[in-house]
Parts: sequence; C-alpha cells; structure tokens
Amino acid sequence: MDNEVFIGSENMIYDRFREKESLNGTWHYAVDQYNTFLSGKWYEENLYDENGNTLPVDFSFDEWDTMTLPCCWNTAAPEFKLYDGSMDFTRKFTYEKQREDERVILKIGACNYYCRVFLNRKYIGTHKGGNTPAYFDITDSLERENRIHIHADSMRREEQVPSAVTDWFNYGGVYRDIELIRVPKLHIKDFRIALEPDSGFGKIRAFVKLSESVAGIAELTISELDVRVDIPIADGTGEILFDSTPELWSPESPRLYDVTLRCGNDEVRDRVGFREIRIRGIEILLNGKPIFLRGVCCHEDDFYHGKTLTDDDRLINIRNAKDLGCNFMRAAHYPHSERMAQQCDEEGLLLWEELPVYWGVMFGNDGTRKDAENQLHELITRDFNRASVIIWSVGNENFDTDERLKFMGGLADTAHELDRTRLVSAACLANFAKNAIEDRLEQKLDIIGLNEYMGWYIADWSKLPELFENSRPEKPVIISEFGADAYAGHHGTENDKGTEECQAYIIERQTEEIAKIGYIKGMSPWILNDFRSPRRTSAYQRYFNTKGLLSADRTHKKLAFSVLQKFYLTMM
Ligand code: GCB
Repeated sequence: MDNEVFIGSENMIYDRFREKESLNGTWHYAVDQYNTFLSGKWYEENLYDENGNTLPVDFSFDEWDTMTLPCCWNTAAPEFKLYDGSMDFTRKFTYEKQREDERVILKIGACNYYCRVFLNRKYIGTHKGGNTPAYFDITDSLERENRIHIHADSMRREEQVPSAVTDWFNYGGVYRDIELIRVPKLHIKDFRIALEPDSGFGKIRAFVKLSESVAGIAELTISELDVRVDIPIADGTGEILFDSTPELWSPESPRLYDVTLRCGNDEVRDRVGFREIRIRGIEILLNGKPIFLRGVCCHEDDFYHGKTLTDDDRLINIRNAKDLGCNFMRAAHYPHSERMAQQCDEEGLLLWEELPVYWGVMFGNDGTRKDAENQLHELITRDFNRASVIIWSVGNENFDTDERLKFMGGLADTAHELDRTRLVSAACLANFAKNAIEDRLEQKLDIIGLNEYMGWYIADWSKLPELFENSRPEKPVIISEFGADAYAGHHGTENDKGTEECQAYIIERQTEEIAKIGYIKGMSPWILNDFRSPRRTSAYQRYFNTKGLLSADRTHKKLAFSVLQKFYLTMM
C-alpha cells in the first residue's frame, strides 16, 4: 500500500477494566488472495461514475459470507485450515457521541500479521506484529452509521518477526477481541506500578503518562494499604516513589490489590500484586528468597480454538501446570493473550514472556529490528503491572553471530531500560563445537536460557553431563527446553522413538542430570500440550509436535507427565 501509516506502542492507551463496546460477533468476509481490496481500493465504495451510473464491482460486502470474530480462520471452516494470506472483514455499527470531548479508540487485541483498518471509506492505519494489541484512534472518521473493514494478512515473510519458518502453526485472522473504548481527550495513556527493587519490600513506584503534555495531579489509591497519594504531573508525565509494605505476591500466596488512578475526568483501575524478582550470583531470588523455577513451556494453541483461547482454556493449562508441580511457565514463543498474565496473577504462576525472535530472523535488516523493538515496547507496556511476569525473553534459538548479538543485545538493553522490575533472558543454544554453555548474548542477559535436546536430537547421553561440566556460567541458568516426541497412547520400549516410554525415559534422565547442577535454577521442559506444526509429518507426529506431556486435546496424560510431576515433588 502507498502512504502506509504504521501504528505501534506510542498509540497504546491504558485500558484494563475500562468500559468497552464489543465489536466481536458476526462480520462479513472475503478471501483475498491477491489483496484486491487494497489495490482496487474497495473501501472507497466507488459504486457510481461521475454521471451517477452504477459501476460493476467485485465486492458486495453485505452479501459476503459471515464469520464470528474473533477467531483463527483456520479453525472457522475446513476450507481455510491451511490458508496463509489475506482476508477482508467488514461490518456496520452505530455510534452516538456521549461526551463532547471524547476520543474513540478501536482496540484489536491481535491480528496475525498485518492488520489494516478502514472506516467509512477512509484508510485509518496499519499495525504490524501478530501477537500484540493495536490501538487506532478513529474519532475523526466516525459517523452515526459506520462501516469498518479490517484487512488481515497472515503471510509469512522472511523479514517479519517471526520469520517465514517456525515450528508452530501460522494461524491467521483477527483472533483476539475487537473493542471500542471511549476516553476523554485528556486521558491516561500509560500507568505502571510496581514494588521498588532493593527497597526492602517497603516502597512502591508508580508512573503515569497522559495523552497531552499538561501539568496537574493524578491521584493514586490503594485502599487496602491506606495509600492515597498525589502524583505531580509535568509535561504529561509523573512518577512517585512512596513508602508502603504490601503483603508480597508469590505463587503460594497470589495476593492482589485493587488500585485506582484518577486524573482530570479519567479514571483507571487495576488489580496488582507486589513482588521482587532479582538475581544474586547464580541465585534467583523471589521476594528475597532463593527459588527454583519448576516450569513447563506452553504454546498458545488450543486443539479446537487455535490461538483464540477462552479464559477456561487458559485456566485448564494453568491448572495442569500446577498439577504437575509447576510454579513457573514459559509462554513460548510470542506474546500470549494479555488475559494469560492476568489469570496467572490470580492463580499464582510465574511467567516467562517472549518475543517471536525465533530461528532465522533477518538480523541485518533495520526494518526487522524496528518491528521487534516495537513488539517489545508493546509487550512491556501491556503487561508491566503483572506480578506473575518475571522474565522478558528477547528470543529463541538463534546462532551466535555479530548481527544477532547487535539485534538481540539491543532488545535486551531496551527491556532493561524500560523495566527495572524484571529479569531479561533468551532461550540460547549451546556452543556445539565446545559442548559448553557459551553464547555472547549472555553478557546482556540476567538469566541464561538454554535449549538442549540431549537424548532426542543428540542421542549420545554422555554429552549432557559433559555439557554441564564444561560450563562455568556466572549467572543462573534455566534449561528453557528439553523433551521428546510421543504419540499419545503409542507404547513400546524406551528405545522406540515416538513412544510414551521413550519420552518418559528422556524426561527422567534429563531431570536426574539437571538436579545435580548447582547453577541450574529452573527448567521448562518442552511442552505442556501437543500443538499443530506443519513441519512434523512422521507417523508419531501427524502434523503435530508431539512433545506435549498431554495430548493436543488435553484428554490424555502421557507417562512423562507423572515422571515430571514426581521430580517436581522432590524439588518443593
Ligand atoms: C526447539 C524450539 C521449539 C521446537 C522444539 C522441537 O528447540 O525452540 O520451538 O518446537 O525445539 O520440538 O524441536
């Protein structure tokens, strides 16, 4: 598209618990393999020539078939199961102004990968990045009766983040909520609150950003803590550090407080936990106490709903992880729904959140870098207030090259700059030539994540103790992945690849070796549930990555589940 206007983190507003008008529901759609909607400017609705004669057109929005959004189109109808490309979505809605100074923001929770919005014959803007929310200010284009279009483009491209090839399914569509949010012209754009690190658990810091560069006061209230403080605002931003000793949030005791922030005619709320996460040498300390992260990885991929998980779907995953004995989950390999961290706050599960800087990213490409930086800003802005989130991961399994060090090192620096209340990590690969934990990116990280598949991709078990013995990390290490495929219900010996016995054996041997190593402070085996992956075609995969401890529909617990459960019991 010519004159494309990209929106990003700077367009976000603070929206948790704000009143929202849902645009979820029935939308008309057309499959648009050639992007004719864009090239033919269908959104302009040129139905007549200059003399008023009707023109032939290639669209008829209100006669198009319908789809219920949000959803992944791949799960909406069998004919779209393998569709990568564009679809046009359209619907009508009415709007009535409620207050003279209101702004109306359209929030699209997620759309993979390009999301272009058009309203009443005009182009509004484009959001890039398939897993973070997009906020379009549509106020000036609203009429009483409105027609909106969303052009969703799920094409995989080399220069995108993630790039063209992954080991998960490329779900397409507008797959998280579509909502209108009315805010006063002067509104709270950003609100961050957290326990101040190194304050002896006795100080809270709050930050506010307004939509306009004004001076004033914002009032912060946490009734249960008897907190009522004024935050002075200058040039549209304000920050305050004040004494307070909240009950600390932890997985065992996920205490949350209702927090209110008021400024002018705007008011927002949140439910916030206060905790401290830091490292000391090779220790990870939660609220000052050493912790071992008993984790498991999880994709955002439900057997029935794809990426459009319901709260219940997520709760089942969280409860299954807890049943395993986990206090920690690695939300791989891209930002999951913001509801995930909110639910983990409530349920008490620590989270690793990750950017989709996965495998062959174009590290030398400046546009790709900016895309990743924007996704990182959006993720941190979205989830800053979530106590459960303790780690930002800047990516997964990329070879140690100069370009990659610059790209991912830059992301790690940004994460540190934006957030002093969390740790930064990445899932790295070992140095295979030396069989050692060694990656130049480690200098930029607080925790070293290591993916190693000894016993599976590397059959020689002797390599595992050797890898640990060869390594002298000065920071805590999390084994961010290990595992083995097993087709649910397929049995044999521990040497038969693809059987539950083989997977259980590999998990058992791995845990035995990991338990011996002092610098390993956590692990997240791959993975909680089997998930769709187009590259997995063997008899024991059938287009699923079957390294799940549970089958894809979660009805079957494989043998490895109880092996890991037993191990985590010994670590409690
Ligand atoms: C990995 C990747 C993960 C894959 C997994 C596998 O190292 O990080 O995305 O799915 O291995 O099963 O091979």
